[in-house]
Amino acid sequence: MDQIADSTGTTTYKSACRMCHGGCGALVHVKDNRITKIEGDPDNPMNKGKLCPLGAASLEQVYNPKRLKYPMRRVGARGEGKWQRISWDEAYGEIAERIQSVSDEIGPEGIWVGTGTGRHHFAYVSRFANAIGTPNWCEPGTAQCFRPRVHGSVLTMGQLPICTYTEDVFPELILFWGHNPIYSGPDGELGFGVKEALARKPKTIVVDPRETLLAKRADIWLQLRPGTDDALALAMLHVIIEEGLQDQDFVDQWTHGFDELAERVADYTPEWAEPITWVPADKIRAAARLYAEVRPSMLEWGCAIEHTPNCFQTVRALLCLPSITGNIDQPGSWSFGMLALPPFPQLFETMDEEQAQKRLGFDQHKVLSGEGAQLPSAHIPAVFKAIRTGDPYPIKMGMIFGNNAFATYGDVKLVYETLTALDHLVVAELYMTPTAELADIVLPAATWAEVDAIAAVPFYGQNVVLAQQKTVQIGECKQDELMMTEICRRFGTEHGTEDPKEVYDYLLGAKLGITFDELKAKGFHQLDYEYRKYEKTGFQTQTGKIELYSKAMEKLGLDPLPYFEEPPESPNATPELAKDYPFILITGARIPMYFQSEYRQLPTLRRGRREPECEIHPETAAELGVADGDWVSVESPRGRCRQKVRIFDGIDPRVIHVQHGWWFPEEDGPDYGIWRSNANALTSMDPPYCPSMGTYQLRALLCRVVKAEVAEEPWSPPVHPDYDNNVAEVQDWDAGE
Ligand SMILES: Nc1nc2c(c(=O)[nH]1)N[C@H]1C(S)=C(S)[C@@H](COP(=O)(O)OP(=O)(O)OC[C@H]3O[C@@H](n4cnc5c(=O)[nH]c(N)nc54)[C@H](O)[C@@H]3O)O[C@H]1N2
Ligand SMILES: Nc1nc2c(c(=O)[nH]1)N[C@H]1C(S)=C(S)[C@@H](COP(=O)(O)OP(=O)(O)OC[C@H]3O[C@@H](n4cnc5c(=O)[nH]c(N)nc54)[C@H](O)[C@@H]3O)O[C@H]1N2
Ligand code: SF4
Ligand SMILES: [Mo]
Repeated sequence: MDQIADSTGTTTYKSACRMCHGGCGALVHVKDNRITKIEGDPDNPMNKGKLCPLGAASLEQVYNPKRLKYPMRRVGARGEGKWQRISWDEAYGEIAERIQSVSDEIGPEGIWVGTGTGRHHFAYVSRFANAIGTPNWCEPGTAQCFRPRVHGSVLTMGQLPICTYTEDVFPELILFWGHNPIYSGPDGELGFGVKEALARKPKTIVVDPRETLLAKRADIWLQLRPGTDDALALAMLHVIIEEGLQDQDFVDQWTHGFDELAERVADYTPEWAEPITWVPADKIRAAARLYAEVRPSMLEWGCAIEHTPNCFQTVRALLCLPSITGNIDQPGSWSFGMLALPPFPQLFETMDEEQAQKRLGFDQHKVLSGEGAQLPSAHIPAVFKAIRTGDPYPIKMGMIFGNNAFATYGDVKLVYETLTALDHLVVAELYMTPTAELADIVLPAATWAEVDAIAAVPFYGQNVVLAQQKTVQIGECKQDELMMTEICRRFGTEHGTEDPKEVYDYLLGAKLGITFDELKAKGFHQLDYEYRKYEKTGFQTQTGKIELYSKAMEKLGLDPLPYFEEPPESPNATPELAKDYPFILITGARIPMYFQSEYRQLPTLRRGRREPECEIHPETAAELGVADGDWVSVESPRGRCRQKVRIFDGIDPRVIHVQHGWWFPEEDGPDYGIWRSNANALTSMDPPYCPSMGTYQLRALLCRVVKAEVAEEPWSPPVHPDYDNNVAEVQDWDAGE
């Protein structure tokens, strides 16, 4: 906090918003130790002064009266909701003691470390786990989101390709596949860049079971059956190869295994795919031709493909589309980022092989947890089983840094049984959530405006590096990196004890030659973009080429070529079950007001969508006898979830969509209504899992819909004069869907 105030006494910090995965440039104005305003940084090349509704609600987050402000220890029974304020010193002391006693009794593998998606401290969590000696850290996204795309890309072409919208050349075509980035940025890109690219009117193809805004304006919208993406991708590959539409020069020079791929897709005709995917064969042909012929193009792919057990092969099939059409690292095509930072010092090297092999999932899901993993993490179902049963060894302590597992992990009942089976649970959080209520110790975390950190965007591309700056202190809140560092120090491990600033200086010094303080003064650092980097270095694979036929997967004993597998629960695979549960369920298509289970406490956002809503086609609603605004119970063989009907003619009559992440912070704890409208009452962590990544299923399951007996009164968020500034913007962003 060393910037200089202006004549009004206001200090302006250049920072990076992290209300989502983050990375938009933001200006934080502070007067008298209080943030007075947060706005987009007009100098930033990614967001050019804009903030999305989440970013615009940042102040409501920082100053939310419901935030945790002090460390607390549970005093009643677990989950009873009785807490006592303690000092940081006591909290650290107790945690270090617990780590020691589990390490003595079982070994450090008896400790589970968890986190949520893409926060500033994400990389620190695996580092922390390595430092205390446990191979069992996990994050829901490592198998269910993004990591399959990262690991699939690394195995296939050495690096994750991204969509770069900061350069002068824009794509002529964008293929949006199970991804709605104008609502859900960013996994790679930021929504603002996508909007800018769309303003130049490229051709677009959208693969989505729902008619999103993108689908409405698409040249071709492929409304597929959820969970059959790989069949569609294989059929498109079939058409391109059969009709010779590939970029033959690029294929010859830069890919490995084209003939094997051609042989593999020979039988995957559009006519084969039509009954599987519900997409007419001629539409698949038209899409494949348009995609292959219009260049350069970008592929915008999302987590919809990663919520089914054939996740990794779907990723692999999709990687082949830009590869055989030469849309790799050319101006306006999919590209590789400039990687401004060296690999994060995860400290994996500090763990010996024997200990690493104790990682749960190590042998079973090699691309997630074992030798094929670029960032090895534990298999969540295996960790949860070990906690409940002690098999193959007991896990007795959990430490969660920012994850509301109750809302976002598969099978809410199992999550409850598992978390309550732990001897000791520590949760670092911004709010008291249903998950934090089950803890023994709760640690108050800092929001993005209260931390010193580095953001590099696009993720895994790192063309722009931004400083996040600590601007204010709220209560005794601390940023997670500082908590982890202090726990390492108290525990007495020799690793992970440096001040985070030293780590940032290392990261920024290695390639950019700057310090964290220098970055803070500048705000951000952008690298000049270079295309066709592979011409100098080749691709970072065994063959130096893009491996359509993956040598790495062959070595791991996995199928080196993509293939289709019917979703395990579907009208085709389980016709008997489908008689009782006739609809196909999708969960969690993103909406602009919320981030996963977050922000139901923020009034302007909550006003955008007060209640959980499920989308039902008008014909289906008529058959079920339900109308817009009725409450229904969506049910699967595993449980039920109550949501309000939103009639939507853009969804297939055979498909139901429920929102995910719902709980009701305005209600009483310790449950906060978590059992009522939770999409993950309908899912499970049961096998089958993706062989490579261990993915469990969050979408493309079966369900039925029953009209609920009792109507629910909508909750009215309190109006706060300071918070009403972005209501119009929220409504504008949400228009039309
Ligand atoms: N505002 C907001 N932004 C977010 C998030 C958030 O919660 N809120 N979450 C963040 C996270 S962690 C992630 S992973 C991303 C996710 O964001 P995206 O990758 O965009 O994923 P979703 O919005 O879940 O789904 C995108 C589209 O996939 C469609 N879909 C559903 N099932 C299928 C299917 O089987 N096949 C195909 N092809 N499409 C399907 C949905 O209808 C939806 O329109 O967003 C990130 N950004
Ligand atoms: N049914 C269904 N389930 C899903 C999905 C779906 O589409 N459908 N999507 C899946 C996907 S793609 C993902 S990535 C996961 C996401 O799952 P998570 O990333 O685990 O998301 P949340 O459960 O919302 O947990 C984030 C928690 O971290 C807290 N938090 C925010 N910032 C900080 C911080 O800086 N420090 C600390 N300590 N805490 C912080 C928030 O208050 C919140 O409670 O969910 C998955 N679950
Ligand atoms: S896209 Fe993410 S980083 Fe950008 S303003 Fe919105 S919440 Fe903040
Ligand atoms: Mo995600």
